[in-house]
Amino acid sequence: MPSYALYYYDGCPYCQRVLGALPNIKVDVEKRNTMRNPDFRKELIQGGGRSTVPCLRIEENGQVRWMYESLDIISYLQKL
Ligand SMILES: N[C@@H](CCC(=O)N[C@@H](CS)C(=O)NCC(=O)O)C(=O)O
Repeated sequence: MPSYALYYYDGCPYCQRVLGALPNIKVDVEKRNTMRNPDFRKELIQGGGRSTVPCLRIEENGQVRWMYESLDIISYLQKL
């Protein structure tokens, strides 16, 4: 089963756009606030290469992908 985690913080309008779309998608997305939890910020930088939010971490068949663009994230999640 794939797993999904959204790195975000409250003051980011692009994050709000993604968060607003979550109620209408079929999969569970774990929310990881990078301002409240420095460990999440660290893993975002280490895994994805930069601290920019929103970023969707997709783990599937042992492979991890990091998707950074809010509109890409929304359209990806809506197709699942
Ligand atoms: N094009 C991006 C814009 C994302 C963006 O500008 N995020 C800002 C917060 S609103 C950010 O993370 N800035 C801090 C950083 O890059 O570390 C999207 O739509 O996802």
